[in-house]
Amino acid sequence: MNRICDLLGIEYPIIQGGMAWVATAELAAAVSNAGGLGLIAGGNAPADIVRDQIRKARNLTDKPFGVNVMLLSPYIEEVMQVIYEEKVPVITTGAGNPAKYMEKLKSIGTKIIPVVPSVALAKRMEKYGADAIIAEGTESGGHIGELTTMVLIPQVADEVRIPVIGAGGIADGRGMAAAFALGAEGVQIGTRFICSEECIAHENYKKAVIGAKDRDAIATGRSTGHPVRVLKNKLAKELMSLEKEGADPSDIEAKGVGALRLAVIEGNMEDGSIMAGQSAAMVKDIQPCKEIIEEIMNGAKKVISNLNI
Ligand code: TUI
Repeated sequence: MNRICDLLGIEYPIIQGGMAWVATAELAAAVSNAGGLGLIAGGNAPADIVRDQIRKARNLTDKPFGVNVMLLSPYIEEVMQVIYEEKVPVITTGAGNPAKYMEKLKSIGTKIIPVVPSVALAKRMEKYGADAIIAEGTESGGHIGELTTMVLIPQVADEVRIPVIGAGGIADGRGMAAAFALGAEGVQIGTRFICSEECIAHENYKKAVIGAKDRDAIATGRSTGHPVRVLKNKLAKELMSLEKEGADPSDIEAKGVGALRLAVIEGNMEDGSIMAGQSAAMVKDIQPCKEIIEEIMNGAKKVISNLNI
């Protein structure tokens, strides 16, 4: 028995990360069809786009899927309205505190799984009625917290009763086994799913992830209070030097606007923001989602049965 599979009605406790521009209906449906939980990323998209994506995913799968809601979105209120109207069965949230939406979501039966970077926030989310919690370490791509996955999962697991999903730096069966050893009952995986056949990200983006080495995924924007992990490129280097010069945080943030779309959709690997986690260095090929999930599940089981302590 696995509490995450029971909660979500899925076969394997693997949740796909909510990656803006990358996690479309195509990716979400492919992950859900393969037995995990696929997610459409709301990102900064207007509500109508999110609604279209939900309806598209419903045509591509009859399995459960969810929406990742980015709480800093300028369209957050309208996006939440779409979630209510479409009765989305599960949402994950990122980059903020979803407390003010939780009562209404619970009343319509939507399962709420906030992504948190700290123990304090995990406890608060449990108190407000979260169904599970994603403890996301700083190894992740995109907007990140400070703590590593290795120290965050066990501390969160010790402090909440709801099931914990580990995230950050997990790309294979070894990572999944490690997360479970630390107290997780599920894993969230983002970066590896960028390199899936079903993911619509530009081929250049996928190639950049596959080509990444161990120290290529760097945290930019620490001085703005919104650190973001990206693969090192011309834009990342410019951001780093702006920070070193003590540039105004709003100028640094302004440089990032539109840059994710440039990388994911246009394939511009110089001026685009190539958000990816530290696990990029462990991603070797482009595979179908089904193969990725099977490899991770089989790998995790093998690692656990071969442990020799
Ligand atoms: O949200 C993410 N990853 C993201 S969001 C994103 S779009 C974006 N781009 C630039 C700046 C900001 C957003 C790209 N990648 N991961 C989940 C996550 N949530 N990481 C950290 C947090 C978080 C941070 C603060 C969650 C809650 C929180 O609460 C603060 C509060 O309000 O109490």
